[in-house]
Amino acid sequence: MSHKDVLKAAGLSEAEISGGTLAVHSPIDGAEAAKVRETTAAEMPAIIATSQEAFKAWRQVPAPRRGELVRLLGEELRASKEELGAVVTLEAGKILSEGLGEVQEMIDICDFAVGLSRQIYGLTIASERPGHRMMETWHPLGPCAVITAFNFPVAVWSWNTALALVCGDPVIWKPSEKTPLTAMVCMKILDRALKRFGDAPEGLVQLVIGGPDVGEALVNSKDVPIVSATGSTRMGGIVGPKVSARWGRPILELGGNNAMIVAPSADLDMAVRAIVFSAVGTAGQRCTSLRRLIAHNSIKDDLVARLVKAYGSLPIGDPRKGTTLIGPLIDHASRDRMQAALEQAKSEGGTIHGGKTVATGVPQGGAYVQPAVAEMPKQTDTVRTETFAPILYVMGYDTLDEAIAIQNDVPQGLSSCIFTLNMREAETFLSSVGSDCGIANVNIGPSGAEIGGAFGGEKETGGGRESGSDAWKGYMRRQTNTINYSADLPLAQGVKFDI
Ligand code: UN1
Repeated sequence: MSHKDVLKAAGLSEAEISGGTLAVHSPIDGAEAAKVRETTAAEMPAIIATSQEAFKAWRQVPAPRRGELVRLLGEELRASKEELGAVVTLEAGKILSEGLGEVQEMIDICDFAVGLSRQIYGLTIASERPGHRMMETWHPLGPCAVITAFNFPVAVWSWNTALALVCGDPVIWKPSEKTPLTAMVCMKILDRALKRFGDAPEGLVQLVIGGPDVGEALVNSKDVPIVSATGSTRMGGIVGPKVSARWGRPILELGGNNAMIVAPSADLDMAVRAIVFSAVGTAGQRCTSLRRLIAHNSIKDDLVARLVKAYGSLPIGDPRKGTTLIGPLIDHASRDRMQAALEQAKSEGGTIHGGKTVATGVPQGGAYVQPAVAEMPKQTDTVRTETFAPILYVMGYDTLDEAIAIQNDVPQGLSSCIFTLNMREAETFLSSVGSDCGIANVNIGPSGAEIGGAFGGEKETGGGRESGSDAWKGYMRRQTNTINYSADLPLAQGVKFDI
């Protein structure tokens, strides 16, 4: 199938994918897949005003009824899973199974949000005053901007949107300029759900495609109380303070520099499988990708030898082929950054295995690379930097304290894990003196998190939480209510103020 046929099979028309100003290239072969229309900064005030109007209506719809829309979205996603997955592969270069996996993640968050729509619980609180009752109520907060990255072009939108919708908030979505097509297909799928739902307000979810000026309008508008942004630490460093300065609420999911500690007792066969998936899956372009391996010195050489062997036989190539495990990087600039990082690592004393550009047996025009293992003498500046590519830095350790110190000694704090069969080590790693990350796992890799848990991390990762657990609270405002059903007016703290 040609790129255009894939897009048309997913419901996009010729007019929608031609004639615009933004050229979209497939990382598979670098070919131009479409030219789409861009939103201009001048259009943004009307878009934000529409969202505010939609909010006025949507906040009054009972949450379980709002959940019905998300239930229908989940149904439509199930029906369009193959077509949307294929567009994820086309536009982000993910292998088929990961493209489909991403759509499954969308379905999972819809299911989660439908349940949540009947569980927007607040507490009842014991009042110190006689004849009084306290409670808290959760209310919708307002339009939510969702700014997403190329690497999870649809799942991250759905994490935010499914929750925002049941929480009573309209959504304005700004996808990465590299992946507007998957976003356009999602809007088609959502339109089908909206049609079946019937009476949702106009502009409940809007898509804006464009560059920094469009994002800027969302970031700066007081009428957009929530800005959920996923991407680089650099981007978050600009967005976060601007949103906070106007008293908006940023939800940030930024860089990761995720590590695995492999202890002497680890099941090495399992560890190798977990390492390979986490480090080279999605060609190392997940925010949760495994980037640092901290291996006990007694097993390090054996582990590296096994990894280098496993890496040698990984099928690299066209992500549309069922047997491929490593597809292309998003673009050539990304490949250049990988090469530069490897050069830097070498100059810091690293020994590099793999990491070369692959030019044969792959579609021409794409940026295909061998994943790299880089044995490092210590945790250098390059190791502390997130490079969005399949580079795995390996370091040794002698004591668990030392391993945890290395694990935590980076600016990012997203995901982490330990492979050990020693219960003391596992529990220490999860304790207050263990990993400082938002996600910490035992005997599984750092990537591929499920929807049920809160997703996000500390330090330069930005502190936001999305997806499962009580992440929904980030999309609502909490109101504390005190109700006096007595005939007296006692003051709290025993204060006397008789008039
Ligand atoms: C991301 O890379 O931005 O845990 C999100 C994972 C996926 C989500 C990654 N569920 O790897």
